[in-house]
Amino acid sequence: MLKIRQTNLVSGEVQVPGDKSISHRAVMFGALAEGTTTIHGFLPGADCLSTISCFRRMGIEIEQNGDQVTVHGKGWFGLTEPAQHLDVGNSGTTIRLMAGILATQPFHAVMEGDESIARRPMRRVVAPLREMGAKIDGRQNGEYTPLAIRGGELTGIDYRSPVASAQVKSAILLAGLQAKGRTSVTEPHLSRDHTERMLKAFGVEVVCDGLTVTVTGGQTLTGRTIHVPGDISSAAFLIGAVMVVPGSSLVIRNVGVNPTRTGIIDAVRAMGGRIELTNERVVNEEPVADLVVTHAPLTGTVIEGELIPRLIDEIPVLAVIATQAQGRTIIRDAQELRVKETDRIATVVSELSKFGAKVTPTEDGMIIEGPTKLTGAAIDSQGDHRIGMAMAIAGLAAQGETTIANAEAINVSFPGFAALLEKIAR
Ligand code: SPQ
Repeated sequence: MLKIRQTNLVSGEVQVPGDKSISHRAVMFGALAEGTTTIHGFLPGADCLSTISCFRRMGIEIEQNGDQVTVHGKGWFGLTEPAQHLDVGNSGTTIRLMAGILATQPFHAVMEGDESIARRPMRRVVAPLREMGAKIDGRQNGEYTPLAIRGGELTGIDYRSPVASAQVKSAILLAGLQAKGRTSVTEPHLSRDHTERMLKAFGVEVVCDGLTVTVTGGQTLTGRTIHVPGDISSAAFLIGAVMVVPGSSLVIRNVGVNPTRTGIIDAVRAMGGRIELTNERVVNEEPVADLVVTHAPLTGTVIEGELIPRLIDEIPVLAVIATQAQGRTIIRDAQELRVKETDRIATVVSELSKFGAKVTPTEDGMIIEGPTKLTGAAIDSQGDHRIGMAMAIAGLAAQGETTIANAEAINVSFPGFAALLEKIAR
């Protein structure tokens, strides 16, 4: 149970833990590479620890000490058949990217996770991997976990993905790295491109052309050192804290600002909030900067189209910010929210309404009317880390006390969140 009280001011200079998407990929690619990979700034959150434990079960030696990780890669075919099920915990990224990797392996493996994973759709990766030649089964013809995979020889495909999903794109590209011929994925909008960037850093040839990414089979990865920047999806909650508490400002150092992830900055700026990027640099193919975030009066906006995949995980906290903006904020084209850790349209609406916010669900998003005075409430994260954190930010602006039940879910992506919030909110 997390307790939050209304605050008068948010200020200070902070860092957020490592990027979750990049941390997963660093462990996976390190395990598949020839030689040692050293990771600095790794996110020791529950999801990324699930990825480590899965690769240990397939015979990869991995040392992890806080945010420092060493992966002793044995090459693409150095994995061994796991004697037990691979437990992906709460992590969609782990199960979907590993489906692509396991599809190439000459053995049998079963993946399963928690109750939330058991509800999330898997056919989006299972169907194209089957098309490439993999044998995969799961409940309801491969839609749901447990997923049983017998990998083997694959043939490249040209896949038009119906959804802008980095997990779908990455699973197919990873399988494509060991498939016969070429494999390409074309998306309706660009999703996060960390896989493409990191594969290049590991020495793989990847061709990116607009919405299409192509790889050729038979490539090898070479171990290297990776520096993981702070996670912009975690920074988003702190940006939210500044935006809902008048007079606030914050410096957030060392944040990943890959353009496929910076939709939150664009949306907050469109509402009138001030975010400046300083000390911009590129580390391991990934753009990084310090963020100087300053409160300003906000107005409602429309969030839709190609912006959606660039801020999909930030929509819960954007909804909180929108409660303090003048006028109407409309979020549309975001039906993907319905298949995240929870149905995030339903959970944002149910939890935010408890504060007295005016938020109406639509099929593919929500409409928020502001500004509203929020009142402290008894909230349930419903096991979803981003719902827990977004509602904690609402609690900073709400009169009185807010309690968040099932707050331990926050450790999935942001260990130390409560302590950091205490440090910046006075
Ligand atoms: O890993 P998981 O559980 O899917 O986590 C989430 C999150 O909120 O942290 C989504 F629920 O992030 C996804 C993100 O939404 C992480 C991700 C990635 O690392 O490739 C891509 C996005 O998902 P998708 O389905 O659009 O590919």
